[in-house]
Amino acid sequence: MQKTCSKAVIALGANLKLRGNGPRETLEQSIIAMRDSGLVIRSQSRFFSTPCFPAGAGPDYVNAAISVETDLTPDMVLGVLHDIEREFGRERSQRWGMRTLDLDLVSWDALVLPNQSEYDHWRNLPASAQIQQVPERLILPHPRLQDRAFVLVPMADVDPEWHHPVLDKTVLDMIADLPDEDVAAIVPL
Ligand code: PH2
Ligand code: MG
Ligand code: MG
Repeated sequence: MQKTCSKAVIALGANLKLRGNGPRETLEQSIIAMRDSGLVIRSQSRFFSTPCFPAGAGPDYVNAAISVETDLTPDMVLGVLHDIEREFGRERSQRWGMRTLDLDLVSWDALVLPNQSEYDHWRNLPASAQIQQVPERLILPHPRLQDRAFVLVPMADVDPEWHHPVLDKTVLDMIADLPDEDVAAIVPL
């Protein structure tokens, strides 16, 4: 039987220099590293300058997104992303701290992981608890996807019609639901 490829979106972000490179160069190099690791990149977004969330927690970020096709499982792709983050100097210490490279798996077809009730738990977690609690397992779709213009606006470049399997909204619907000023703050470089 022929295996079918899955389509996933990876969100990229960085707000620190690494080895003399600015965030944009680091994101460009990480895309090459992902391709070299076997991910087939179908589409790449523009690069955007985005205000740091939470406001004042660090320098502005550069964010982007790619859409990939793969025969790997979600956990295998996550492993590839973590390896590349390590290669690019990422230290996992502070939640929402500053980072040389952050690669987040944000969507995978219509898959909900690990199941709907755990997904709901993480999506509904109050903001105060989000800072302290980190899921041990991969949660898909990314539980904060719908809140974050710095994820959705780049994602709209690569997969605007992706349909959120729980919220029953496309990427463009979710952008329309955000405050206008959040969307206006995401500026193409
Ligand atoms: N990522 C974070 C925390 N804050 N802010 C912006 N603008 N862009 C990000 O990618 C980002 C952030 C944690 O992953
Ligand atoms: Mg991350
Ligand atoms: Mg992130």
